[in-house]
Amino acid sequence: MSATDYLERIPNNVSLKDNRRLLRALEEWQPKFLEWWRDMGPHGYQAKDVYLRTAVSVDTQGWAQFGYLRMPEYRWGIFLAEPEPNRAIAFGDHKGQPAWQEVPGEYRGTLRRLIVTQGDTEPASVEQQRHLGQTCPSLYDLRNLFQVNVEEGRHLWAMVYLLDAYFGRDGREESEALLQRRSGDRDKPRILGAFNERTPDWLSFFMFSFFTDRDGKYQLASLAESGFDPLARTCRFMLTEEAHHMFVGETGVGRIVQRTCELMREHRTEDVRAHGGIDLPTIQKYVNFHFSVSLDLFGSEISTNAANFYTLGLKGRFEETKKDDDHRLKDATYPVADLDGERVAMREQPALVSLNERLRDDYVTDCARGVARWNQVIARAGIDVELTLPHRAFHRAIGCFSDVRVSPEGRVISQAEWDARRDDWLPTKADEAYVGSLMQPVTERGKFANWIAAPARGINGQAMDFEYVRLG
Ligand code: BYC
Repeated sequence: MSATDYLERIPNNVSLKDNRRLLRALEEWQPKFLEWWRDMGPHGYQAKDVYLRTAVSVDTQGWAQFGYLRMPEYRWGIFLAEPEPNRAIAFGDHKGQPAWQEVPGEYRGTLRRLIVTQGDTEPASVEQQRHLGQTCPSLYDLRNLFQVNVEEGRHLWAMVYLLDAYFGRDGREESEALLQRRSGDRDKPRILGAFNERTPDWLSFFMFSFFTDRDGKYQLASLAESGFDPLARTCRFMLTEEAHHMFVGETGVGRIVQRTCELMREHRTEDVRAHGGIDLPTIQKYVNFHFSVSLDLFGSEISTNAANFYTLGLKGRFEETKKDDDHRLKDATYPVADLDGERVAMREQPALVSLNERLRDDYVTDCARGVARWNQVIARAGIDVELTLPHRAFHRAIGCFSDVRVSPEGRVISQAEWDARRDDWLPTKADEAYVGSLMQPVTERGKFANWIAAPARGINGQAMDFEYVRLG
């Protein structure tokens, strides 16, 4: 393929055409990406026209162009947010120095590790979701799934751009490895726990988009503060797309809750399974699972890695520049949840090593806002039930609570009590089988599966019965 064709296929604002070395690296990587997309991207539908938005530039006109295209022809572009003139590093030991336009040699390994960890989640989520198209509840939802998938693909390109442009040969090797690991593979798993879990049904997908994509929001926002300017600008632009993914999750769960409430009222029963709905206790169990697995993604409560990332100026706090303190945190403390014998207690810890927990706190507050909106749907239906977030120590695999059993209310319990109650708190095989049994594809225009309500409005002002995916 000639360089000119290739450039037309990669919208970018990084002057790709003037950087022959980078162009060559991406030219070598692109066929491998497309092979991965064919093998591990959405199963089926690759030859169908999908109503997708494509980013072709970072300004308000260009970042969301809608039109029909086949997914393998999506133009996975490379975009960085516009540079901030004279940007200075906002935190850590280098605070006040000009932001780095090249990788500082001594931080190379650490920075590469952060970029690889971020990059690894993007293809992982596409792999996790690859079978969902077969069981879509509507054409609208099918289109949203594919939108999320192609954009996660673009986010992979964003990290590969950084690796190829700034990390030389080892960056190129990491770019290859990003296409070789596989979600859930015993020998070559994805790096972070939640990205090796299954996403077998649409309830899981919406929960994942709400809870796990929201970890993405907080991690990207922290990396958007980075002293390494290309990383900061890349993540800023990724955040604009991430918002839609969380919208898909929040409205998806909200629409399921709404339909459940409709069925409860119509049939005057809590047992909506008899009427093909997903009962609120099952929804609660899925909340418990996805919230706890996503909390693990923030790492240990006390982390010298996190302290180093900050002190070196590589990864900041959420909204770092809006915070009113010294942005060095050497003498500051932060309250961190910890195990105190049989209790969970709060303890003041040095702020630097507590940065994972601080970001987790920001995340929990944000999750709680979304859950409150679902509860409004339930309250409006006149039903006296509330969904809740389980305690942060519940069902954890990373950090200080990973060795103990804790109830959703935050009580440390025995293994015997856990074994007796686990099925009340987390989805069981039977719950998964029931939810799975509902996953029958609905592909008629304007129609929705019985277990989910229609959305409030269509995509990009289109009607509800718009042909979001052309199946003919
Ligand atoms: N699973 O000091 P620790 C997204 C490892 S999501 C497995 O506790 P640290 C998206 C850790 O790597 C956002 N391993 O934690 C969402 C370390 O290993 P090494 C993704 C884990 O380093 C949906 C060791 O345990 N972005 O974008 O302070 C769809 C001790 O680590 C886990 C990022 O994560 C786990 N859950 O922080 C698509 C940002 N947790 O290095 C996309 C970049 C920890 O000793 N990553 N470990 O071998 C980071 O900032 C940090 O790596 C972490 C961990 C916050 C993940």
